[in-house]
Amino acid sequence: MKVILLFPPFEREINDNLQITTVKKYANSVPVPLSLTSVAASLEAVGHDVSILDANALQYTKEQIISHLKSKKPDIVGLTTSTLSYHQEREWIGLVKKELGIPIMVGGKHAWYYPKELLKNDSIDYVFSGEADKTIVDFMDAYEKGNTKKLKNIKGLLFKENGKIIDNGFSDQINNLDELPFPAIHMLPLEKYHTFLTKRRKFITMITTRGCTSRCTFCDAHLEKYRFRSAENVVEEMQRAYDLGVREIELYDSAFTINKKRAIEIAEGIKKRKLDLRWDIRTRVNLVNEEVLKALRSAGCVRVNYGLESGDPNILKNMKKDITLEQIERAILLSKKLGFEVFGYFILGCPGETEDSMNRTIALSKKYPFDYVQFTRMVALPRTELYQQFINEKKYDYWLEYTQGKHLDKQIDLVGTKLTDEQVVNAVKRGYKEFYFRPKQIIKTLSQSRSLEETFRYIKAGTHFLFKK
Ligand code: B12
Ligand code: SF4
Repeated sequence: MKVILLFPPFEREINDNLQITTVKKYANSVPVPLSLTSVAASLEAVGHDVSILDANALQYTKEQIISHLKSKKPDIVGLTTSTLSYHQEREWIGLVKKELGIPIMVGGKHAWYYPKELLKNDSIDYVFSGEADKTIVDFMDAYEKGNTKKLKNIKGLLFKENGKIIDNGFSDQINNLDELPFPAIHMLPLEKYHTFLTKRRKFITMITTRGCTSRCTFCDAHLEKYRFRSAENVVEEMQRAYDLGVREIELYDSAFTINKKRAIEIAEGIKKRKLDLRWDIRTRVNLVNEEVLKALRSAGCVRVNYGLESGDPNILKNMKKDITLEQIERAILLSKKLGFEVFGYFILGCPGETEDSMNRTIALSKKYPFDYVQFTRMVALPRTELYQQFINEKKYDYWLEYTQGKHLDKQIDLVGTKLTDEQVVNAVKRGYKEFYFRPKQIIKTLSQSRSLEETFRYIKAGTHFLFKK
């Protein structure tokens, strides 16, 4: 079968936050469509004619996208969905259907949670709910043979038959991740990708685990059982990327050091193979120690991204973050001592949040030697404990209605706090200003820039940020 997986340009206008818009506008970050590379790899492994059209990276216009699709004549087109970006994906799906009139399949986190609602969209023919690495292979086989009986037995697939929804439920989780083919990054325009922190090209992102062992109330990662690929398998994927010219990698695992032994083995593998890679990880402050951090640093890991969320112990407790201010201090200082860049992520507008607690968070960001920080307004995402609290309080399913096309002009309300949206958004802005516009931080940021053009971009982003209403 001829399959095209489309990653359309995304603007992120609704439910966005100031930081992301500013970064996208001036640093022009181009992300890797990681989900689609997994689906493409599974299809390629069994011989389908599959390609990825990353129209975001290629900066294709609507006309170019449609003309590309028409000229390639695919049998089916696939797109990924995400709750916060579904309002845009919906438009792309509608456009592709109108222009090509061929079957459209969707997967991704939004499809996990609102599959039936998605199928009610006339332009969507097949929905994949849950991990699709195996489901997609079974589907394509049955679809190619026109075997409807088999289609009705594929777990994780939903589709319509004579207007009636056939719901085969959620897919089974894949236990042995090493069995899966490596993501099909060879189908991507690798020279295009970067974030505002990358220093080398080619650059990719990787994910080596699924699920999470923590229980944060605002996150859905722990709904999946925690599974990880073996160190050997991860290093082999890095080697493969290296052979394709990749020199920088961001590891997007929920918490890379949950299994410290594996993390150390990966670092040793990178050194053993002499892979000259610059890379970073995301993790939690209670999951690092000197041994693991030293091993990572010695293998080219340059930055640790910590999800800290709040500088107020009560807020941390409310969100079941399960970390203390002491652990935060210890991890930040240790990471800096070992030569890492440290990126701290904070959320404002959490349950129980007050002006005082937000001030404590902003103060914490300035207390320690962070290189970068991010402040985000809390958003209650589907299936999280926080969202359940939202439904209990507000008595309606916001995201379900959003999927039907409502609420497109406003963010989901905050939950569990008396603060207004305006107060939280102002605190987000204040956090950025107070952190980045300190003289020592300005000097640090500018001295880390690689070129005059980049320095100019930072200045422009700063000015935009300061004067944006
Ligand atoms: C990498 C990443 C990104 C990358 C790449 C996105 C991508 N879609 O490839 C970038 C930086 C672009 C990104 C952007 C955003 N992301 Co993001 N991202 C992730 C991250 C860290 C990893 C995703 C991943 O590759 N997982 C591994 C793959 C194998 O799993 P998967 O994505 O679920 O895909 C599997 C199935 O879902 C399915 N599938 C997925 N797509 C498709 C498509 C087809 C056709 C089929 C058949 C199957 C299928 O098959 C895959 C294999 O099993 C996740 C967190 C996480 N750990 O999952 C957040 C996550 C998916 N992102 C999230 C969000 C909110 C966003 C943004 C909306 C943020 C924003 N405000 O702009 C945007 C949306 C942009 C977009 N169009 O996707 C949320 C989604 C929550 C939700 N309910 O939707 C997550 C879960 C993080 C979180 N907990 O908040 N993201
Ligand atoms: S926020 Fe991070 S640590 Fe908490 S459950 Fe989600 S992925 Fe795990």
